[in-house]
Amino acid sequence: MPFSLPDLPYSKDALEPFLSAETLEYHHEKHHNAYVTNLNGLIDNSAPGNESMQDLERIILSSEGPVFNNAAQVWNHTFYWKCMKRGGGGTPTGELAKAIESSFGSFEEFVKEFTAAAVSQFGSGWAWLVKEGRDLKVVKTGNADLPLKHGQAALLTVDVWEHAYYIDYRNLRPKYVETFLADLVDWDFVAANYAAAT
Ligand code: MN3
Repeated sequence: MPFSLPDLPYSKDALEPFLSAETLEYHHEKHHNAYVTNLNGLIDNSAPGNESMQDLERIILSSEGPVFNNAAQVWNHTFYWKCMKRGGGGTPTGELAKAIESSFGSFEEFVKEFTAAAVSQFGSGWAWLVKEGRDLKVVKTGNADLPLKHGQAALLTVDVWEHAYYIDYRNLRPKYVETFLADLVDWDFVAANYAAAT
């Protein structure tokens, strides 16, 4: 079975006015879908086991080059959509909030580090909050690269490829990242990822 494009976890206009329905339509139905289509064209789909996120992770860990790039981008986008929700933003609570304070000193310091990583990633890529061992870290990756390939658990990501923000923010990546943190992050999803990684 080939991989299929997962539905967005909300309607296309759910993140307005921060990310437009036009952005979500292009980003999900064109960009994300192209990675799925490309991946299916590169792998053997005659056998079962090319359907789930676990199957995708197995391919990511065992491949390089075009297969890795497309498989990783399918994973990254599926994860990225879940990192946002209508009415998101604000601050984390509970164990995740404690872990962020312990690793970064304060939530404000985490925001500074995450923003700096997202804004300074040269060209296309991603900024992440990850868990590595007992510590939380902010990291950035180029192109399709992702924490899974480096033994880290992804907790949160922002897509800083231009296609993620150009329709709504043009060249203003810092404004997009600021809005992502202030108005879009689904901290419940991040907390669930932290609990699963602990
Ligand atoms: Mn993208």
